Amino acid sequence: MSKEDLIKMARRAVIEGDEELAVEMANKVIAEGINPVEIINEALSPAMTEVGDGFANEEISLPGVLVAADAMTKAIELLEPHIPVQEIAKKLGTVVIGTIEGDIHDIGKRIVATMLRVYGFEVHDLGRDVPIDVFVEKVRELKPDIVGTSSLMTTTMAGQKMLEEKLRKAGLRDNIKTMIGGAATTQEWANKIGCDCYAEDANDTVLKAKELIK
Ligand code: B12
Repeated sequence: MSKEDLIKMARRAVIEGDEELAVEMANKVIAEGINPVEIINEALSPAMTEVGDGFANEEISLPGVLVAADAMTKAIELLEPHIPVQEIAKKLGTVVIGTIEGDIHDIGKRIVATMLRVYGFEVHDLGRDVPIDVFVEKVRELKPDIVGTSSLMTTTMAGQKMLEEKLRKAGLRDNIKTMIGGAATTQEWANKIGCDCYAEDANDTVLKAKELIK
């Protein structure tokens, strides 16, 4: 099967929320030796964004979003171990990442964590709905170069501000860089809360993370 056919299949799996098709597609991508990053960037991520837009326009129902998210998650789970890791002599840096307290959206954050790993960062993914204090504890414990938080909802963005404040209070802020992302966030929000960097997608995250640790 050609890469173009697999891209169409991956898109269809997410848009139709077809988990079986997602598994079939992922196995074919692995068997054909295609770099999964291309499928994630060219098919899975844009398809999920399309589902999101459909939901916003009331063309797709919440159950429709749920099945799309399941198909996407399954495909990434299967593809992730087959992503070729960059050959680098030395790890670039350590990143602690998670979705902020109160927010269970984790598809984008997982993609970001995967890409950072692929490009040579050591990534500690704390998961989703992560209490602010847990981020602070992990910074104290792991002394990462970067802390990244994802927020998809206007109601959870405030947690990113709180994290900046708590890191400052704990005397930990000066030694690290902070990054934010997720659909609710913007560069303006990063500036407003004193966060070092906003990134739009996984590729942008890798580029900016490399800049931050220079
Ligand atoms: C999928 C989805 C779900 C799934 C989540 C499944 C999962 N495991 O993640 C389900 C169905 C469970 C869900 C539930 C809910 N959802 Co929802 N969901 C979405 C949807 C449609 C797509 C999100 C997504 O996965 N996009 C695809 C990925 C690839 O993109 P991404 O997340 O933006 O990530 C990219 C970048 O943002 C960036 N990035 C992401 N994280 C990070 C982190 C860092 C550090 C950096 C640097 C970059 C970065 O890189 C990523 C990769 O390119 C969005 C719509 C939208 N437009 O975003 C609504 C949306 C986020 N959901 C919404 C809502 C309201 C909810 C619910 C409250 C619904 C309900 N009534 O129950 C619940 C949330 C409960 C909770 N407490 O969190 C609203 C939020 C509105 C708002 N502004 O506050 C949205 C915007 C839909 C809408 N238009 O109303 N949802």
